[in-house]
Amino acid sequence: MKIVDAKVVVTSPGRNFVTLKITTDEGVTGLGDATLNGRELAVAAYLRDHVAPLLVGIDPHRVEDTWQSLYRGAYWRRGPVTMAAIAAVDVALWDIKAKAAGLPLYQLLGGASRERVGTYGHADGRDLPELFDAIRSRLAEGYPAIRIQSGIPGLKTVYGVHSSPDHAEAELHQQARPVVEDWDTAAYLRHIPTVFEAVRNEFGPELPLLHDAHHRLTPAQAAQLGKDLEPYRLFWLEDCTPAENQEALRLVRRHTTTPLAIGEVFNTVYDYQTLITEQLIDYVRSAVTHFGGVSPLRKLFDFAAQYQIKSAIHGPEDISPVGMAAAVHLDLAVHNFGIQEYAGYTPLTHEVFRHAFTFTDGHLHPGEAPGIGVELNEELAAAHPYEAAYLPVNRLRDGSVHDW
Ligand code: CS2
Ligand code: MG
Repeated sequence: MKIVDAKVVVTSPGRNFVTLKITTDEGVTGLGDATLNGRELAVAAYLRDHVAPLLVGIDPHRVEDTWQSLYRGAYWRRGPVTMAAIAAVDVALWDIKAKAAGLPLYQLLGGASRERVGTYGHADGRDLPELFDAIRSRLAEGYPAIRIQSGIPGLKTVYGVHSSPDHAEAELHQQARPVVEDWDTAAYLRHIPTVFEAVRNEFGPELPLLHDAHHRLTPAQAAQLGKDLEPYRLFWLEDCTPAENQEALRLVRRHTTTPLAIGEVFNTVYDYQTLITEQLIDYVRSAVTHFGGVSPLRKLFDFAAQYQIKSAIHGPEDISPVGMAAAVHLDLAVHNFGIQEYAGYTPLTHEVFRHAFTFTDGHLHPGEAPGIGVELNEELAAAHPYEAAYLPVNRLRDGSVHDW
């Protein structure tokens, strides 16, 4: 079998997605997700101009060799653009390999280790009544765990909080130019423990609750928040402090037993090395799309398993159904599965990317279709072209830019 074509499809059915479609001389095709929120065209160009021409003529069954060739052959290694491009190729080749074998991808990854994949959903509110309504909605959808994000008194817009309950998830992150959000760490640290106290009082002690601090705290502030949240027994506190400086988590870990999840912005195992070997975190958060594909992510999970750390693949609305499908195949197969984030998609997105994976009663299953189980409706994709869209920027009250 030989690759005869590799093309990049950029579409925007409510938000931008970048998809790689590889076609072989035997007519078998494979899809890969290359979506990098706010920098989509950089990855599309990397694939279209530098990778696709190199794929034509190679044997698509050489998944590992192709990955290693793209990683080492580029010379300039790592980084979100490079690893998203490599991820798209990796997933498309796994898709082809599994289709050629007539098997769903998870069967090539060791088969099922569980019956279905547990998820968590997003609940947010500008105030407690809105938040409680959102929690009730996610519970009604069957989510077994819920991420809680709240407005902060005195702040106009805060990460993860809709401007009104009926705005689409995409509204949170998609604006034609970066929206400037405001931030006040002291106000946040005062308020968040009161939110979790209220949620526990309303919904009881058992509901698994998660919270995303979204890289905004110093290690000492993260330690304080982790300690303040201990009475509410969180499932995890996510991205409590920017972790490029992995050693920073030593301070946090010394002061709190609140479980920690980190890694959605990480794209190679080196970003995790200290965090994993010193057990400074409890969950690794990278997505198939941003970590170079299924091949390296399964290796990361095996590495993490040696340190009792579990998977928690990133699954917001800016991971396309192609990336989500690949994730759910991995989720079903790996032993140290933790949880899968699933924010859902717009109805149009489900039409553009028809997928075999199902979301039922708060749980995902990849389905039994050969490959990753996704079909791209290219005509509908073409009808919704790329729209310039950027992530917000965060600024403190004095105007200083801050982590978003
Ligand atoms: C968030 C993401 O889902 C999460 O945990 O951190 O929604 C993140 O803000 C977006 O993926 C950024 O594109
Ligand atoms: Mg996050």
